[in-house]
Amino acid sequence: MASNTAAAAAHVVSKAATSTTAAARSATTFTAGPAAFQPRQSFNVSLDITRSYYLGHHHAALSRMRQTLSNVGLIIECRDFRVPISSWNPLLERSLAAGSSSGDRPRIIVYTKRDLVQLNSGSSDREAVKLLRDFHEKNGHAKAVVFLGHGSGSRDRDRDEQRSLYSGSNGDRMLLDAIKRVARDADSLTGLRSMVVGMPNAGKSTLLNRLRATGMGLPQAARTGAQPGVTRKLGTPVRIVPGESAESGVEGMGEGVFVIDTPGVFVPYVSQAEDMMKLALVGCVKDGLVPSVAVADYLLYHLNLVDPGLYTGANNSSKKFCPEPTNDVHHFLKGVAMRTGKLGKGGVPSLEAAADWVVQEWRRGELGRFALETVTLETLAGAVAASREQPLSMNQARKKEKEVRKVRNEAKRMGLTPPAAGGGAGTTGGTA
Ligand SMILES: Nc1nc2c(ncn2[C@@H]2O[C@H](COP(=O)(O)OP(=O)(O)O)[C@@H](O)[C@H]2O)c(=O)[nH]1
Ligand SMILES: [Mg+2]
Repeated sequence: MASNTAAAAAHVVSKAATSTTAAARSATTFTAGPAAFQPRQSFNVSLDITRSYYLGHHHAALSRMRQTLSNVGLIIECRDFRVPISSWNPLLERSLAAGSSSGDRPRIIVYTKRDLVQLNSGSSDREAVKLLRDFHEKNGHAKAVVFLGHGSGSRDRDRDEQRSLYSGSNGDRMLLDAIKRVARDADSLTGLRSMVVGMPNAGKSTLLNRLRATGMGLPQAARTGAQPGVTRKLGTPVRIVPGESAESGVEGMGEGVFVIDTPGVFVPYVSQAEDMMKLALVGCVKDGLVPSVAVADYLLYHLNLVDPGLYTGANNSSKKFCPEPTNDVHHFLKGVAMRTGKLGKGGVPSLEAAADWVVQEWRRGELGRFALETVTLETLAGAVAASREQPLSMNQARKKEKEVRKVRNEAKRMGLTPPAAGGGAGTTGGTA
């Protein structure tokens, strides 16, 4: 495929795709040979996809978090920079803000996995950083907004940018300084206790370990993992900043700063069906909850909007799974299976195994580094409006899911194609 300039630019810029404007969409039309390849302009989410994710023990964890709050002077909220809007959990935010005796509990917002969205001057990801920072600052959402990512795997990125925005130690230092400021303001003899919260798999435990390494020079204290649900219980407080008596001699810090790790908190009912696909693709829900071929199809949809060259071997990419761009996930996965040896009995390509592999490859940053949603003033305003909706109770959420299932089964019974999953009512909180 001969990529046009727009395609090459899109590869470098790693443009977020979901809410792309008409102009941006037309820029992702690829002319190759006689028939021009047209990427899908929207993704039809199957009604078969569950939109709730709630397990009994999760509720208990959320209650424990609420009980512990009276001792907590700072909330550190993690959001995944690949899904900066969908990984926002307004209900969690609300439940943790409540019950503070001294009014609003200080909060710091950390956008994690910055390294998985490429940097490029003037690109939409830098714009997103600025927009998010301005948005939170203007609305007084947090004492600080920090963007963090692993510093590795950045061979072909702008190293200065990387250093200033998300290099491990710099970003961690910025965050530590912000935490210390909150600790000094609190000026408590016993020091500051903070709680790191967020959606499953957002990088909470990793963040705690990084803060401990930077602040105390100590090895990891919390277990981390690529699947959600690794942290099942509230952790014991882990010290990340030494107390006054230690050599730092920092005043107003009491016994220092501690962080409590928590299990991820999910929304049991995802009101926008496509958000469920995004959350499944980034690994926020357990793999398998959404069928892996459907998740791979959602990835293919984004790859095509960003740059099909990412999997056709164009743009010097070593990933040559298909000779031409395609919107057919089975065709795509067959190509992946053949190239990676994901073959079953008799050499038949295993689509499931190929789907799992290709999704992991994207999560590792090996198949394009791009966000799944665009941050604009409009999308931010939409998120604020949605956050004001009355959240569903757990029972209401289950009822809603049942209704959707009923419509689907009815349509199937009548031999009709079920309507594509659309939006819905509000969300409610549960932990995963
Ligand atoms: N590339 C990248 N991976 C990260 C980052 N933070 C966490 N991870 C990975 O994301 C996965 C989930 O991390 P974990 O800390 O266990 O998430 P938690 O469930 O929120 O505690 C692990 O595989 C981490 O290595 C980051 O900033 N960049
Ligand atoms: Mg964890």
